[in-house]
Amino acid sequence: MNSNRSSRRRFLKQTAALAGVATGAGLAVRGQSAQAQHLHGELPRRGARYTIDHMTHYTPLQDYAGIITPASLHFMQQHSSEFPEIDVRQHRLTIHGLVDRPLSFTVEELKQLPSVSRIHFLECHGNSSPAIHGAGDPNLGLPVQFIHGMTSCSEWTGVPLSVLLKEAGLQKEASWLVSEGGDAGKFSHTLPLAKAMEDVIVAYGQNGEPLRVEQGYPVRLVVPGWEAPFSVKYLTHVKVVDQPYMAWNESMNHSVTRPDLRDKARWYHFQFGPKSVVTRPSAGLEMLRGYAQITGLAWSGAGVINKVEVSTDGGGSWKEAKRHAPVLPRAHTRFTFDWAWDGQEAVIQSRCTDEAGEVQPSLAELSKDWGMHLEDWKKTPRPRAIHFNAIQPWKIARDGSISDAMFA
Ligand SMILES: Nc1nc2c(c(=O)[nH]1)N[C@H]1C(S)=C(S)[C@@H](COP(=O)(O)O)O[C@H]1N2
Ligand SMILES: [Mo]
Repeated sequence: MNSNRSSRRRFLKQTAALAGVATGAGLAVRGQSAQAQHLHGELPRRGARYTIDHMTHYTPLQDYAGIITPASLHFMQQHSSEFPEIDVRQHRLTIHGLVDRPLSFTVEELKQLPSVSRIHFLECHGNSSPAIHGAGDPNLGLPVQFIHGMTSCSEWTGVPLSVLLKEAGLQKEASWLVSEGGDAGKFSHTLPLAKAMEDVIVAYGQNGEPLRVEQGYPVRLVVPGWEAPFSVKYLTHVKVVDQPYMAWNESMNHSVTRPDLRDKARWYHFQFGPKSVVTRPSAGLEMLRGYAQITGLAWSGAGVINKVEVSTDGGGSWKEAKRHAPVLPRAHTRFTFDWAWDGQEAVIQSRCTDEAGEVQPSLAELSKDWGMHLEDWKKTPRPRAIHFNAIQPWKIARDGSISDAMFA
């Protein structure tokens, strides 16, 4: 093997590993395991061996300011144990299937087409999984990064997918798309045509630089506001079809049974509901008496965040937080709330309302919606759940330590 290539690959592997560890070593963080960056909604028992078929890095939500996640800190979920090595001059994106003219583009050709730059969050459908919440277990005292850090927000630059589809000419029966990536498993996902025509981007740029290998270099889909598995990385093919498909990951990996559906799985989960989380102060950080700025992020698949409220008394009372500009549709919104901690036990949390008027649910409300009882969450292992957007309470103890009170 060409030695340049293999050393580059080694370098990427090392930086990938480092990104996970270094980003976990934030200010006064405690109680996290070095293995935590390899979890996907499930926690290893202490000392237990476990295997993975994919790699995950979590964004250190507690450690950056504003709404743009630095590209080096973007979360990453890769359903194979290696990144593909793609030669950008060879890479092609082919649009085929129910079109008048199948088309094939190099990345250079894509860059010559009309472009857009838009700020959007991505979020894994399994982010904030109930299984990852600690409920006071000192071994599971994970910081916000490892509970909610499978979401990030970037400025994405690329060509609207609608431009490519119109250029290819859609046939009458066209109603769905199947997108395929160029990684080892050929990660594939179905997408309704209507969404593709609305706001999906074939992105080659992220925060002013080319996509990183972790994010799908040289080109990926960005499907705003919908669960991130739709946003296929290393994009090689978009096939126009006349019905939804069940790609392997959709059916074997990403379907979750729900009690409200009598333990059947829902076929597709698309848009995310309203969600917010206080990123500071949060589990693992130390609380000091006196002035404390409470800050966090709020987002929704439905559009902009119209309101964020904060409670410092466990949900007894709520006050409106300040939303900082820019407040953009299907993007993270930064909020802050001025507070002073008096040294007494307190539970702090945030909830948001999106432009559709939907309010982020409490755990009790979410459980009711899903046909579950609060007691169900106490089962071991906890029930699997995706699109988990319950209000996140952080408990501050008198000694200033902060813990995850979701299931406490
Ligand atoms: N080609 C390809 N695309 C993919 C994946 C993958 O493994 N391969 N993972 C999907 C999943 S499950 C998620 S959550 C997002 C993660 O995007 P990110 O790694 O850029 O954060 O990419 C999606 N697109
Ligand atoms: Mo994911």
